[in-house]
Amino acid sequence: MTQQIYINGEYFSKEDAKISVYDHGLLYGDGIFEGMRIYGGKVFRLREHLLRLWESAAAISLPIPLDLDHLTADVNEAVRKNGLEEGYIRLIVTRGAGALGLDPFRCSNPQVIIIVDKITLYPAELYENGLELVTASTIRNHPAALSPRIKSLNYLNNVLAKMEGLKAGCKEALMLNHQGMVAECTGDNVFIVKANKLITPPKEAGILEGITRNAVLELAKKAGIETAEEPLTRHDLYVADECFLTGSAAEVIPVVILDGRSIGDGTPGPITKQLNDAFRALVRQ
Ligand code: PXG
Repeated sequence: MTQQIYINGEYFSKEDAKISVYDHGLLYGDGIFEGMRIYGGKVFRLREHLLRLWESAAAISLPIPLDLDHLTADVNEAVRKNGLEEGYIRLIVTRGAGALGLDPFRCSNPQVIIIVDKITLYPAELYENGLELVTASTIRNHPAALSPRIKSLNYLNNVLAKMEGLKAGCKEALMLNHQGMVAECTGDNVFIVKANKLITPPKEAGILEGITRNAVLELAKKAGIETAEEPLTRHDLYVADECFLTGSAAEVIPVVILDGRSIGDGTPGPITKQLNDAFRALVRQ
């Protein structure tokens, strides 16, 4: 089946799926997005993703030109048309084409784009043996500048942090917030296990509240694991028993080294494995 890309209710081939160079999504990163997974032909937590999209839209005063039920139906249709049982969805809403000035009120045609594609995961070996991270010098956005809770098309500081990680030979990088506390990684949330307690930074730490993060917190509570959303320092990560990341793309992936220091015994821990198994069972339900 050839890929079909949705733009404002119409479908185009990859070659023909185009938007204006005057779009403020391109000119200013003025827009929002979601990244979702398809498991067994169904979108995982579609409603949660769309509610977050609507929150991002509200936060930047971007009117989404169709309602929640319509967009739900359109995402499901795009999945069907692309015929992928397992895959990834990138949903984008841009401010639309305007003039070559910042004025968002001159943009009248927001673009709604749905791309359904195959997912490129981290290599399978890393799920077995764990990932190495470095702390990036680039911090997460200051919440008073651009709230990290908005999944906006401005990912430049995350891109720069990712670059720092890759240059250091790491596939992900840890990002601190403006207070020097642990926030999250460039496209994943972070968790530790300390004395059998599962801890992840709170929303106020300047993070994107991940859908996978919330699913893992629920699974841990169901399994009787003590959980907490508490501020974490890098020191807490260095001395943790276990560490892992969560994200729609990454799912649950163990972390075994941070800034050259082994975490725990340097191998993926038992609670990480338990939660990874529970997550895999959940998405297959
Ligand atoms: N933090 C940030 C900054 C993110 O962008 C997550 C956490 C995890 O959230 P979810 O809802 O997915 O559990 C994200 C989302 C990629 C990619 O290609 C990943 C994200 C965004 C864009 C691209 O890996 N992750």
